[in-house]
Amino acid sequence: MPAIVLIGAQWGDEGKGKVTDLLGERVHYVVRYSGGNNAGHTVITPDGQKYALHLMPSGALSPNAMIVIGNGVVVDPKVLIGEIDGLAERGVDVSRLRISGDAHLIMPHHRALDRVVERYLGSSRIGTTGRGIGPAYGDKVARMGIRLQDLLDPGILRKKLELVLREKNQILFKVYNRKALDTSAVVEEYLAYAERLRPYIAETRTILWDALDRGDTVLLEGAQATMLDMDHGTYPFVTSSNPSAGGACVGAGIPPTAITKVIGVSKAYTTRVGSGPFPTELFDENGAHLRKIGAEYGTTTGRERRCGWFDAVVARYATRLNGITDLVVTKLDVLTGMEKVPICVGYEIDGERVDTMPMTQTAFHHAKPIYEEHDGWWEDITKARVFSDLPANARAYVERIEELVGTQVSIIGVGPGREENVVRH
Ligand code: 2SA
Ligand code: GDP
Ligand code: MG
Repeated sequence: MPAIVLIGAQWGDEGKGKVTDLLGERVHYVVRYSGGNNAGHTVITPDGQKYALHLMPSGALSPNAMIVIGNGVVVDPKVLIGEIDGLAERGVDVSRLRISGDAHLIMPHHRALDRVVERYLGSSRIGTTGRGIGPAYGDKVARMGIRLQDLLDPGILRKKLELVLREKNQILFKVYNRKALDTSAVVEEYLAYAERLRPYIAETRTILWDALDRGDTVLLEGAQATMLDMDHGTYPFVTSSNPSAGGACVGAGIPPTAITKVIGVSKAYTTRVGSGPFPTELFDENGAHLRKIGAEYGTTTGRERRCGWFDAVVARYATRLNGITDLVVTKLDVLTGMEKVPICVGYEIDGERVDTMPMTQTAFHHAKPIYEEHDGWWEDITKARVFSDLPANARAYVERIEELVGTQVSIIGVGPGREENVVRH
């Protein structure tokens, strides 16, 4: 089974880190292909240790997997070095890391612009993580980006930075009333990072092609999610990359024909952090309950996540867009004790019923969920390991999701630990 893509099927934080870690023992490579340190992937190892990974692939906790940061990722070197050191201190072998020389760097001006633009947008703000992600991808597309490989050539680094800082300092920072950045200070700072990162920078495409030729299994670990995809999500309330399965080929440099499986990860309910439309969002005590029991706070920023019921329209959309072959439904345990568990099966938009994503964002903003109510369950399910261990109502809930989405649910999460799963296929 050469390449497997694992993606978030909702608005992020579905538990991709946990599922990647779970699969990590069975794969040879775990590759991040999009996003940057906006991501927060939580892994809890069997000895109860908790890790929050931002740039390092979640395969870092699987000792036999090589870990790769692909060309599609934007890298804040200071954050990455902090993560490398933090993991090494905890006994993780970080020598397995390889970073694409083509990955773009997040620079100080990206972080500054991310924050100031959000302030400028006021009530129209995106609710970004403030990590400089959007401006870094913006410079990449504008062909003004600085790449990891530029760290290895001080002359080029200075030349590129001079050009880009001239534009930022003389135009953008003036508009936004920011203090100009000093080129030499930034070059000095980044050359120090270069020394630390040099051993890891590599031509990762070739490494992955050779691995695929050997028949090794490569797991492409998505960050963020389908509905945050630049092209397919709720634009402009999206992240600035392509987290969906199509982005995996571009962001890792592997051919589409190598992909044999696409695993979609979805919560048994829905969360979203940041602004933007969210039809099934709950503003009542059920939403507060999901947030409390599900510990729904951002892994990177600590922000409260907005909570709502499971949305089968979104799940179907994600399934068709990504070609999901297997769905993992996480956090089913969080629904335990709720009297009724509704599933959104369609929307009412301006008086009409629809069961697919509408064409316009305006219509999606107007979408009112149409619910189907399911009876809840009270039994503790955290010890369930096979499907028959689950109470009948929990089984019926999962089976209905399968029916509505049109994909098999292969794994069901019943707790945050690596082994807290019902495995079906
Ligand atoms: P950005 O910073 O430019 O990527 O923000 C744009 C939108 O993308 C959302 N986004 C996320 N949504 C969910 N989880 C993310 N990672 C963290 C986590 C979030 C956190 O694991 O909890 O800690 O706040 C993530 N990263 C980006 C973001 O909220 C904007 O809506
Ligand atoms: P990611 O960004 O998709 O990797 O997800 P995050 O790590 O940001 O958020 C998912 C949260 O849910 C983490 O705190 C996980 O430990 C937790 N989690 C994952 N799966 C389960 C599950 O099945 N049950 C419970 N209760 N928590 C889970
Ligand atoms: Mg997360």
